[in-house]
Amino acid sequence: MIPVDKQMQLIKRGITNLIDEGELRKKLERGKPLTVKAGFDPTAPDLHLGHTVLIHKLRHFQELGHRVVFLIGDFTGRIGDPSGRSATRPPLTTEQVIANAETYKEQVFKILDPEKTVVEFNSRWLNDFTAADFIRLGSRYTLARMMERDDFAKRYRENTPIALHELLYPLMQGYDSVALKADVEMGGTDQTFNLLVGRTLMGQYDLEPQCILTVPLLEGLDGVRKMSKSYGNYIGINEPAADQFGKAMSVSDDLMWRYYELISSKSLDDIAALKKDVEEGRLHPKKAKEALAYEIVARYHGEDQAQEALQGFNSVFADGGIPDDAPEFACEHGEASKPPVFLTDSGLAASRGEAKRLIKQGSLSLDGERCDDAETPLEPGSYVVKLGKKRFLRLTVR
Ligand code: TYR
Repeated sequence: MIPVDKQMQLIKRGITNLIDEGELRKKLERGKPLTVKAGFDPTAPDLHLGHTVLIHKLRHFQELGHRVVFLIGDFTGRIGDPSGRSATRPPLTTEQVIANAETYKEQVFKILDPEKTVVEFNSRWLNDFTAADFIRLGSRYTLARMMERDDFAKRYRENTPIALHELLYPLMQGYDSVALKADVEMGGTDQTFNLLVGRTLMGQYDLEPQCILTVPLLEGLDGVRKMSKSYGNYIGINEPAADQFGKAMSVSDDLMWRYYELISSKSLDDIAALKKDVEEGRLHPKKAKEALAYEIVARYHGEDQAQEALQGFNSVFADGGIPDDAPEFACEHGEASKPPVFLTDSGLAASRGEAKRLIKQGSLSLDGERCDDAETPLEPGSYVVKLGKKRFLRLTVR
């Protein structure tokens, strides 16, 4: 077993909160593999890098020899997690749940080692839950504690309905930890309440309470808001290689280090060495960014495509990449996201006529790929736009 201090260093890499550090040390000191749980409701099959922060953290535990349980909330998914919600979620159908769960599995095994991952479905124990079991579970928690939760409190105050089954959600998530005898449960910061319920319930069922560990929400490509599909500032796991590469190259130098910390497989020592090389002028920041973009693309598409994306990108941005001071511009999807329109509205081109002419000549590229279509509006997302040899723009289509 790896020394506890060394383990703690990797476990704490990039996290937001750990309850409780002393307890976790004690668990580790026993020298036995811990059961580490992270659950996913199969609601959103279209994952982006923001979702992978948690999966990378699971990977860390796997590297340290612990037992990782990737729990698919096929039962809880039928209720829908009320975390952060201002209204009741529409329930998922069984077919949706099964299809989404498959997508999840396919995507997480690009990061996790399938040999070392236990995939569980919480319907395995929750399907058999009887009415009597529910009464017993419900007796372990109070309404007052439940209403301490911000989103419930707010909805109650504002007279927005809270359906009773929503109160069951945290209890069932907590019961999963009982069923799995979890030593550690992880989640995004929005999961704190649910994770704490699990911790309390385990005590009620005479088990050693789980430690809880939360990971931050990854900043999107703009470096300001959280990565999210609705902000268009994301890198999707299933996006084409060239797009992933171009988007990764568009992040600022600061944000690059944040991505390294949270979603790279490089060790902290290697990252520190890389950073030092950049700071002391031995390595151009663009090279460090290239290595990050390469790693991301290789993970989801393989080395060959990563190599191709790198070459493609460099053939377009041969003269030094995207300048840090490239202007930013945002527009709505539709008429405004047609190339000649955003090129002129952003001031990159002097007129629609000029824009159209340049597009025709093949002088427009998006994320390193030539674009000669002047008619089709760009889909929501973020793009690095290059016009001619020297004109750059970071474009967000909403
Ligand atoms: N509530 C978690 C989410 O929405 C998913 C989850 C489900 C986690 C069941 C744990 C669990 O036991 O992301």
